[in-house]
Parts: sequence; structure tokens; C-alpha cells
Amino acid sequence: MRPGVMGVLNVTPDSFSDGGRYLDPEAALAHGLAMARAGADVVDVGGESSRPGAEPVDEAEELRRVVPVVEALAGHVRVSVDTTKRAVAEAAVAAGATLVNDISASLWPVAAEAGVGWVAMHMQGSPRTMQEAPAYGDVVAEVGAFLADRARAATEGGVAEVWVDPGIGFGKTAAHNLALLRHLPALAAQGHPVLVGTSRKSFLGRVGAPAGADPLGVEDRRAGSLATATWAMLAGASMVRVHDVASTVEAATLVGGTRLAGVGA
Ligand code: HH2
Repeated sequence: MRPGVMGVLNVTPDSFSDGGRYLDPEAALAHGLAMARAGADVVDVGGESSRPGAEPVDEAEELRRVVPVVEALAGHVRVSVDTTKRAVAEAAVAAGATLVNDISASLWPVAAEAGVGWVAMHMQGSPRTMQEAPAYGDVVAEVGAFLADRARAATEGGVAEVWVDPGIGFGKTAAHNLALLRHLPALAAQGHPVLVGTSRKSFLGRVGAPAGADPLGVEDRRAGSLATATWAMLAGASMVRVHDVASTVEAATLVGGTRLAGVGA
């Protein structure tokens, strides 16, 4: 079986890569359906940007952005809601979302009560300040221990489907991100399915630029996005969160094929 692909649908004016493009519900629905047609297994609907420096959005506004889009998409594809607010998670689940994608790693009680899945993501600090001075003793060990603890709490609390996500770019330097990618097999070995999101993130622009050149802009990070998504899938991620669904589905299919290669051949 191939790894899963989660398509990003930001219903926001300020997301770092697609901000403003899908704020109109009709445009959001059309893009969500297009990602489903391109093979997305999940469409992740978010109404609050979590890019570095982002300002929080109030609850009423986030509900207004997210709920109609979740409702319209839910009959067509599995929908997750990308939120840190309990009320938004509850409303999105009531509207048909079956996965709570939680960058605060705190909303498992919503998932337990509703009988839906939950993603616990690691973040150091909060989006407003997280990239000012990220620091760890051992990033791989600390992120792994945090996620194991959160996953245990959720499992004991009755959540049947628990995902863990190292939170690439969330309070992490480029070196931290690369270390987490390199050591994904250890995270996968903890026993919960792993979700990874590298798509178009700024470390790709810094690491992927030619020596001495300026960092690559968002639109020039597609190759790095696909390379790191493929790396993550080969290293044990069960799903990757991406903006460019079609190319990633193709890569996921190839990764799935290599897993079967030699079996009965
Ligand atoms: N990254 C972003 C948002 N949500 N959720 C999970 N589980 N993992 C991630 O890596 C992750 C996430 C940031 O990317 P994006 O949604 O494209 O941008 P913004 O936060 O500016 O809306």
C-alpha cells in the first residue's frame, strides 16, 4: 500500500504559501475537490495561519472560514481540520471532519468524545515567536519523548486513531529539521503512524539554494518539497502533508511499489 497524501487547504488571507487564494468558500471547495481528484487521501482545512510570526485569529472568524468548507467537502473526501481551538475542532467534526490535526497537541479529548482521529504535532513555543531562538539539547530525543507522551495520553483517553508529527519548522532551525527527517525511522518505531509536513517550508529554501546564493522563494521550493516528502515516506512516514498533491501521489505510488518489489517477483 502506498503512503497517504494530505492536501493543504488554507482558508486564510495570510498563509505563507497559499494565503488569500482560497479565502472565498467557492474557490476553497474547488481546490479541495481538485486535490481529491488528484489523489489526496485527506484534505486538511485550516482557518488560521501558523507560519512564523502569524497573529492569532479569533474563534468566530475561524469558525466562519472553516465550517462551510468542511461541510461542502466532507461528502467527497476525508477531511481533517487544522486548528488549535476546541470549539473549531468540535464544529468541524460536527460538519463532517473525521481527523483533528492539532499543532498544539492538546485537543485529544475532542477526538475521544467524537470518535474521530487525532494528529499530535510537536511545536516549541508559539507561531508568533517560535523561530526567534529555537534550542534543544537533543532535538530527536525531545520531540520523540513529547510525542510518545501525548500519544499515550490520547490512547488512554480513548482515541483509537492517533498520529504523531515532528512539526517540521515549528520552533526548529534547518539543522533541527534535517535531524528530525534523518531520524524518522526511530519516531515511526514508536508505533503510531507518522505524518510529516515539509511542503514549501523555508528551510528548503535555505538548504536547497546553491552555495552563496539567496534562499529560494516559496515557488522555487517544489523540488525540495517533493524530495523531502519522498525521503519521509521512505523513512517510514505513513502520510505526508503537501500543497502539490498530484506529484506527491505519484511519488507515494512509487514508494508503495518499491515496498512490494521482489515480493513474488
Ligand atoms: N504545517 C503547517 C500547518 N499545519 N500540521 C501538521 N500536522 N504538520 C505540519 O507540518 C503543519 C501543519 C504550516 O504550513 P501551511 O498550512 O502551509 O501554512 P500556514 O500555517 O501559514 O497556513
